[in-house]
Amino acid sequence: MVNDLKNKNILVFGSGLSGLSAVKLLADIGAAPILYDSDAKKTINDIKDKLPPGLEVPIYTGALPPDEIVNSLKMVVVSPGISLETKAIKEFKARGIPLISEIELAYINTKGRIIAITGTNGKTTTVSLIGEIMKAHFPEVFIVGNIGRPFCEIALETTDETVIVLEVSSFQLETIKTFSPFISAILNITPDHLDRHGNMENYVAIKERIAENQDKDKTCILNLDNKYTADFRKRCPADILGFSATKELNNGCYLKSGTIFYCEDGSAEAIFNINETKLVGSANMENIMAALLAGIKMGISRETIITAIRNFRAVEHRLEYVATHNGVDYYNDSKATNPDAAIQGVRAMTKPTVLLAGGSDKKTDYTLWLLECKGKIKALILFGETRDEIAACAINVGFTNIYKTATMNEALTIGKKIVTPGDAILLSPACASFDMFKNYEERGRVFKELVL
Ligand code: UMA
Repeated sequence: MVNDLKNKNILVFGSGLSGLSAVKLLADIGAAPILYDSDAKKTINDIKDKLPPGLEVPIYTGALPPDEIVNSLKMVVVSPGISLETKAIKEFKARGIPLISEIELAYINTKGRIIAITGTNGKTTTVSLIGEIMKAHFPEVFIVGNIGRPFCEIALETTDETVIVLEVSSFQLETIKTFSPFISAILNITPDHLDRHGNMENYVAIKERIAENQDKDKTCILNLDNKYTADFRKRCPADILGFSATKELNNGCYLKSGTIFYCEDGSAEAIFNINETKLVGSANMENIMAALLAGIKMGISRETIITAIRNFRAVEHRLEYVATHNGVDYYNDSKATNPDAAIQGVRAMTKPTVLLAGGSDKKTDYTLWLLECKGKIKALILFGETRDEIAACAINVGFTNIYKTATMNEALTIGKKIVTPGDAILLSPACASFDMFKNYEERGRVFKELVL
């Protein structure tokens, strides 16, 4: 495949992190990349400045490149943020040009073993934890993908000894072809990104693609408590290792009376007491079980795995403890960009909690999350594009202590007036951030700055 691309015109669609690293990789292997961004507001000079010094490639913005270029294309590398329903993608498809994702391009140029993690929630925490476990044992480990560092950036540095821990989103899986990790994991599937994928059936099918090229020599780790991932057992082509927080398993990991067990062919072994971890919430115990299974499958000793888990702290913006002021704990859970993640945030709270939520609209249903809030959340303070919709839904489920504000700053000011010592204030928005912030990281940082 690497030779196949030599001197070939490959269009890289999207000039974000993925696109820029794909261009660099293609240039490094001797292909002829062409960079295209359909945002007409982006100037060629802006994009040029983002390329590594000395790398010159043709750049087009706005309308599609001229016909003679498009007709010469061997392939299009699609950035994850680009929906397959966009006009340009439909045009490439109509002309029969193959589409691959940035992770597929990286994969076909990579050596070593890949541990690929997907799921609606918990991906970043699990990937970070697996990364720590791998680093404690293997000399060369990369942590890449949706977590923020494009896979293409490191593909050509890999050797047969490399271990790659890859966070994979549904956006990235949509256009894989041969991608086949040594270990895959689907942590959970709950409604998310339905604005892009149309319906739950499509979303689930795309998530399941993580294992489509695996066989019985490879492993797929599945959450057996989640209805979609448990159901995937019937179809998954890989060897399956399951985890459960609710039932004992003959093969896999399970949680029982505060202890995580590993069981192989019916022989169970107590591994870890959950009081030993700094992570909070039941979703994090599932993440730990997935990481533990990946560690065991990679042949790492129990002791090394347990030490890495013990030392691991919450990832920024995921149920991150910020500070205590006047007896009130502040938590930043800005990464909760959908109702299911926000449910985990609410469940993790052990004190009376004022919840700050709202943001941009992803066409999800807030009912289950708001039902979870009932009885546990003292007050709900809403801001952002979705505040009216969430407020209406909250009233429907019988939750009445609701405030609506324009900004997060105002929300926090109201929150501070409501709380008493011994309470907590939690930012766990259940929505994306794009209406008011660049991304969830910026939203979380603004919250932390306001708190501190
Ligand atoms: N663009 C077009 N046409 C379009 C849409 C976008 O040309 O129709 C262009 C934009 O003008 C921009 C570029 O595409 O120049 C942006 O590409 P991108 O949105 O794919 O963003 P990247 O910078 O390449 O970042 C991507 C992931 N972004 C998304 O999936 C939206 C990052 O995940 C990831 O960290 C990065 O690749 C490295 O792998 C972020 C994310 O929000 C964190 N992910 C979603 C999530 O976690 O929920 C899936």
